[in-house]
Amino acid sequence: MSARPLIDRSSDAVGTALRAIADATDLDALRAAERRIDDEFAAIKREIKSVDAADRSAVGQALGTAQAQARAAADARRGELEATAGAARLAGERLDLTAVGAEYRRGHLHPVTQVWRELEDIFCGLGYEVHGGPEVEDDWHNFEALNFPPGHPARAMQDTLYVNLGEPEQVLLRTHTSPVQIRLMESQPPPIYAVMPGRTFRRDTPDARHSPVFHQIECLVVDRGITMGDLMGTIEVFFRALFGDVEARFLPSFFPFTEPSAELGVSCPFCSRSGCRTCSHTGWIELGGCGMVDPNVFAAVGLDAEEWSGFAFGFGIDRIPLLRNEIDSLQTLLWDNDVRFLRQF
Ligand code: 2NL
Repeated sequence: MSARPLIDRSSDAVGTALRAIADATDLDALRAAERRIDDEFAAIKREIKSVDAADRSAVGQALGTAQAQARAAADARRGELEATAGAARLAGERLDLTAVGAEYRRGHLHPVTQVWRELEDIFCGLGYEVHGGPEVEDDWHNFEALNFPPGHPARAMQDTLYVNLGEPEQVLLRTHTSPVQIRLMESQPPPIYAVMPGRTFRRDTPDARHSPVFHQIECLVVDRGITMGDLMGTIEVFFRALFGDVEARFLPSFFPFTEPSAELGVSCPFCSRSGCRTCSHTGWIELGGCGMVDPNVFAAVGLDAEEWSGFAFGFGIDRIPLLRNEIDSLQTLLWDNDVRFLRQF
């Protein structure tokens, strides 16, 4: 056999191979095409032995060139397909680092804590210090120094929770924040401009308006020449910072630790005194009490009442978030601990 038929078959094989390689759209298709091409070249190679010996090298050369051409085309195509596949994989695996994740629900401060801090902020803005003290007190700081003599009916009015420590009825959960003010006057000389917020305790049966654990804030000023006018002006400024456009009202009253003393009210911030449910249609909301520090209190802490004078006032903190948010019951606010309720505020 002459060289011609196998040389022609080699060049046909290259033509077929180049088309198949060009048509392969992915790496699997390319590998399949390469297998068919290799098979065809192997078949041609097997035929060489039937070519005349003198012509075999011409066939071998043609076959080698054809194979090299096909391999070069396949390598080039593989490079292209790999680049495309790599780019597609990168695009698929791309992480968007700017994507916003699932929202995390943060808690917030309890409504009582919010008001507590707001009160501190207002008084800090007026130049006052914030002080705290022990929740378990002795009889001296809670009663005696505050001009509640032993056996005095004003003591019986406070439903005291005594603690089984020391002498009977000498250690108790503080019934008000006033002992902190006694401690402050005992520990540093005037002038004193301070507020004392804190947790306080009385043996009350829990209901919508009462809780054996509640919160108070008291204010104490001791300086030279302090008058009732300073007391009234300070309270008015404070009420306006807390409630907006309101008036303060003072009704004569009695407290053992102040003389004179007054009940402290604020014009209803919700109806501007025209009467609403919140103020029980009176136009006023009773908040606490106030007065000029009694000379007996100054004597108890060793201050000369001829040199120093001062005022004090106190009120419950819990009332304020109740009023503001129209919450019906102190129990719901303080003790139910229902986040579905509390997260509204
Ligand atoms: C109220 C009334 C008041 C005071 C607290 C006070 C403290 C000292 C001396 C004089 Cl050390 N006074 N505190 C004065 C008047 C009223 O609280 O209704 N609180 C809830």
